[in-house]
Amino acid sequence: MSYIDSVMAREILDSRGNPTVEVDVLLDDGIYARASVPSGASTGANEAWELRDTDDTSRYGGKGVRKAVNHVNTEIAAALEGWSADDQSGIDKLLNQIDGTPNKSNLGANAMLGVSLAVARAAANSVGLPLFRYLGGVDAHVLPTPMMNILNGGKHADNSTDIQEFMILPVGAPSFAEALRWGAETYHSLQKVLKGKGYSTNVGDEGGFAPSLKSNAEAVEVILTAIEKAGYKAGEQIAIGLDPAASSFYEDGRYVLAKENKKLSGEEMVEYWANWVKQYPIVSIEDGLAEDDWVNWAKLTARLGSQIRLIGDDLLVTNVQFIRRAIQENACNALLCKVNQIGTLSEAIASVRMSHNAGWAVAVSHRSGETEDTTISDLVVALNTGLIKTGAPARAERTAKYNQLLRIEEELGEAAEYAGRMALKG
Ligand code: 2PG
Ligand code: MG
Repeated sequence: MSYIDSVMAREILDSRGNPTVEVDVLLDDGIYARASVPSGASTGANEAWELRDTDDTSRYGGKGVRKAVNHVNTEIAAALEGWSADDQSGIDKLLNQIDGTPNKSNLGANAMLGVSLAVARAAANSVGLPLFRYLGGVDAHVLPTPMMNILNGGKHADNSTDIQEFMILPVGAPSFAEALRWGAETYHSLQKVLKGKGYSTNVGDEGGFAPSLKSNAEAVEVILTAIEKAGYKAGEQIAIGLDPAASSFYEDGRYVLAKENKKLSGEEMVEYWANWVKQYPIVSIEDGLAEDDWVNWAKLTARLGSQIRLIGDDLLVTNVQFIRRAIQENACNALLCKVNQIGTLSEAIASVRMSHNAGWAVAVSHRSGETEDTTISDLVVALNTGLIKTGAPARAERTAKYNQLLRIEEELGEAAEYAGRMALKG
């Protein structure tokens, strides 16, 4: 095995034009690898700490990441020199020890994750394995059903819907490549439908359209029309997923749907979703309630958990502590795994393992602020979770992930298995 020779970080830009961390790891055999870190907008309160230079407002309005970069180039680089590159969990533990805080606020989760991912990539390169194979071993073979966010609202687009993400899932496709084609065709069909209705076809942060619709339900209606017009059967071939990101419209114990002039209690919000599930071919709702509304999460799961996947994002923040609580309280039945919410690869993998053991579904996810890094595509195949959420089938930082999955499917050949609807089952 090879040893770490040097670790070096720099400040780069993410897809929103904000600074983020990129890390290069060089091994003693001359092999090197690079990884970069994404950044959210609708972040969970309990996420691992993203370290920004808030006291230096003269650069990037205080959003610089020079401190995080400096932590990589000094303490972390010194500690990792000579360490065996394949000791991923040892390295991730060491990073946590150096940090010494529960939420990674000392070194910054952005500094730690950049190193953690770059180490994994370098180790895979060093043994000549594709990353998904290195991380997943001999059994890695499931290509995920893409959850494509084709209509953006909430914090990802101004003047659009209260609900943050309207996704299409090509559950009936025979392969990942076909699923991607179905999704892209529906995306283009939606563009025509919106144009025909006189709506804007400008896009939001994740590449989905961001029209000023009259209501939240109209978003589902235009998507259903787009699916049919693209030649697919809604529900059977292409299903709908939602991410309301409800914490972002939860005010003083009420869910404020500005588009509809409604202020709902938690119980009324549960009813609202139950009605939508009755009316529309919805297979998953992520963050349908606010992150601290645990009591109503349990009611939502009791109400809809046997029919659809209720995915915890802000609720769980990819953290085993919250996942354990959610399992005990029956608060949801699926995990959204975002590597930068927890800050190391090993801890992200632990969150997936715990969720799978509970019979949950798991979607590996991007952030709204992304880079060209494609690690999550390899990770989702490595762990055979069968679901990936990585935005619209458009904009290079989103398509980078989908394109990497096309390559993995090609490489797996006959062994590749497209998850389809199975990914939503227990
Ligand atoms: C989410 C994500 C990604 P953000 O809420 O699931 O789609 O958004 O990265 O802004 O938290
Ligand atoms: Mg979310």
